[in-house]
Amino acid sequence: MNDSPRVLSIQSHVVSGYVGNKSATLPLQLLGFDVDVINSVHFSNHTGYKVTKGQILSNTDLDELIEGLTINGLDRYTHLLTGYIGSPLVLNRIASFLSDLKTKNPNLVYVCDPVMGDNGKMYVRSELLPIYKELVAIADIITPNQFEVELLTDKKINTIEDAWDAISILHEKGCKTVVISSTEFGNDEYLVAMASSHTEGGRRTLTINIPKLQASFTGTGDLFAALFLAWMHKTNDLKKSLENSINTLQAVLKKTWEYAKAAGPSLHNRELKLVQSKAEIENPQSVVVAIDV
Ligand code: ATP
Ligand code: PLP
Ligand code: PXL
Repeated sequence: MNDSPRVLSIQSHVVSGYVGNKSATLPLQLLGFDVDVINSVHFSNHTGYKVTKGQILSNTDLDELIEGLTINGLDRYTHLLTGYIGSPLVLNRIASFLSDLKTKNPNLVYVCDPVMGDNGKMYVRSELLPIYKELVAIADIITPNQFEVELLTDKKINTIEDAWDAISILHEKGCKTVVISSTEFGNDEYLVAMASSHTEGGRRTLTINIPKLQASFTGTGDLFAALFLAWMHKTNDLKKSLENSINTLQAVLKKTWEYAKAAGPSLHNRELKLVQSKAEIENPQSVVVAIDV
């Protein structure tokens, strides 16, 4: 029997709720991955709440964890997944660890969600940007939002053509697969996701119209990145991976929104109904379909 795929996931931990690793771990496990978890922060809850309390991983904390893994020979991974990292020193350390991991496994797949901001605003320190610019060039898959694509390419995106041009720039820098899981190019009813993969076989570009729920949720980008990593590994098919990931997200969000409408739409009631969606994670129903463009 082949060994299970093994992912190292470095992102937030929250005690209550589902963002970062709390959003990514269960889906990866259900889809057959061993998941090793490093928490970039250990917070009471996500930062949308009235207060957030907790600790931030320092670069020396990270060094100790890496040292332990390395000395014991536990640093053999098929995948590295990174999400929210607040500290430039920590991100730099991850960049050098990535090259060590790739030395141990040249086929390691790095999935980078370059979390820096949204809707025109950065919510991390600006020193992270140059480090992410280097990381996306060595990443296999990146899942930026539209604003993060603008930051990474130094180009304003006003039209969907601008977005495709920016994605081409990211491919030229070295990243094989780029997915923008939601863009502004939809309407009241749909969000539009865009995906592009550049391999020796050629380039494939897809869009997908996602029925919009009239509410906002947190942790969805993190869930998307984890699902997409898993489905790309299982299918090696951009279209199937995008569809499965989006179809699971639709099911999770519908369940979450039904609950929140009945219980009251507080932040706590809008935490993802992830545990309740085991079946939809394992077997996404084919509802929305991606289109080759
Ligand atoms: P990042 O984590 O890089 O910031 P992002 O901001 O693009 O990612 P989200 O906007 O959270 O990520 O979207 C991720 C996915 O979550 C979308 O592709 C979509 O499937 C789903 N999603 C999020 N919000 C909604 C919504 N209101 N209605 C329907 N689907 C949604
Ligand atoms: N604020 C901070 C500090 C974050 O880390 C994040 C996400 O990583 C957000 C806001 C936005 O979350 P979302 O992915 O739901 O847009
Ligand atoms: O990606 C969502 C997220 C991750 N980590 C932390 C957050 C949030 C969203 O608010 O606060 C710490």
